[in-house]
Amino acid sequence: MRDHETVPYSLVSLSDEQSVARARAMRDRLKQRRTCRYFSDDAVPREVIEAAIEAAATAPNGANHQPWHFTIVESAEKKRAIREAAEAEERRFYGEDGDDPKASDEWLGALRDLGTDADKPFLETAPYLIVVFAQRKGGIAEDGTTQNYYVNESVGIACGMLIATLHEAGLATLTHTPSPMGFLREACGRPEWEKPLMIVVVGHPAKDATFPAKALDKKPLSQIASWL
Ligand code: IYR
Repeated sequence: MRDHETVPYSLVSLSDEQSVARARAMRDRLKQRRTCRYFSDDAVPREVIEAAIEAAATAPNGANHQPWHFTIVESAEKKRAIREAAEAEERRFYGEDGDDPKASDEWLGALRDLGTDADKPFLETAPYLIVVFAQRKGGIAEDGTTQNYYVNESVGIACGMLIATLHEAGLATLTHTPSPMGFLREACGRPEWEKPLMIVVVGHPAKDATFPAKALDKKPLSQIASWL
């Protein structure tokens, strides 16, 4: 290693039994997470959102440039504007605007069992929309003059940690990716070198919320992992 300033590394030490038990307990809690498409308008403490974003910001990332920005949308007018713009894109995607769908038949087929369409009421109902931006530049200098590295990987991991923390806090989430979503940059007043990656919709599920049965089909370990 080349010479650099260091700090001692330490972790809470666990026995193998404790380690296995903790991993399984975490797995079991994460298994209860489901994407939610029906939200109530019940309030969520702002402190939960703040802590979840601080948790997300611990994600491993390229050169520790921390190439992310989170815009938390709580104003009813802003949420309505985002819903309107997102639904306009989605109507084109699904062909609900009268033209041919922008999505291929194969893509629309893949979504059939999820029951999604261009209607996105949750963008107004849920108390918070966290719009996640990936900073292609500007992780260090705010003026966008410095280059960032592994931006999609870094921000993707941060989103996973954000969602896991919100789940742990007993909240429902939806990762919504209207396509294209450039309109979010303007809606959130972000600079041109930032790329909107997703909207994380956060709130409590509606009383009568359901989720698609297809979401229960999870690949077994033997299918997703191999040991060498
Ligand atoms: N963005 C659209 C379509 C969509 C695409 C995928 I891949 C999904 O897993 C779910 C939806 C929508 O939000 O409806």
